Amino acid sequence: MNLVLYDAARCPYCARVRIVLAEKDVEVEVVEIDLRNRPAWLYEKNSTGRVPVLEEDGNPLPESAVIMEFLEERYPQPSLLPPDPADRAFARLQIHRADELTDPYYALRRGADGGREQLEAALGQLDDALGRRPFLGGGEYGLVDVAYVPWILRARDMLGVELGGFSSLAAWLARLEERPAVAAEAGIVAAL
Ligand SMILES: N[C@@H](CCC(=O)N[C@@H](CS)C(=O)NCC(=O)O)C(=O)O
Repeated sequence: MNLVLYDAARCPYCARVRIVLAEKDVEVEVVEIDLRNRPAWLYEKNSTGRVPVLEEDGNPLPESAVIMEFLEERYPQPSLLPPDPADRAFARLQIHRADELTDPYYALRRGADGGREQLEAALGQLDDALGRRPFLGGGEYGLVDVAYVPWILRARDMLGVELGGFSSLAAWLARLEERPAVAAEAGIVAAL
């Protein structure tokens, strides 16, 4: 199968896909898209003109959450969703609600009033969740962690958000950064 990822290094949605591909050790051809000067043909692959788009044998698939689930089904090992349907539904719900983190992240990034406070409140919620369970999706590392970690890395390394006050979140991030797939993404963020 021929896989192509239309990618942008700075894009956290693309990072979700990069991390899943790395976790599953899937080979992919990467086409870097300049988001300030997007090629017109990208709209033929995704009507919104956004990245990521993953193309398998010429069939383009946009939307990072959908791509992550596609990769989970196409390459089931190692599994990044729990086996029980109720646990999978819980994981999907967390991914669906990631805008509770990303909205405040973008508010801070564009300098909106109260952006930092909103992001810190969202980080507090994640910290509480990680005080109750070791990973965002439950007992095991998986797609939910992958869905959130790109913004946490960028908040820390690009927006200068101090994570020290969120001890469970900081410990979770340290555990994730031990994984080569997440460490590689941290390297991409450091080079931006
Ligand atoms: N819902 C999409 C969002 C993707 C997205 O917003 N990508 C950004 C880059 S981080 C983009 O392509 N922006 C260009 C634009 O908005 O025109 C997903 O999850 O894949």
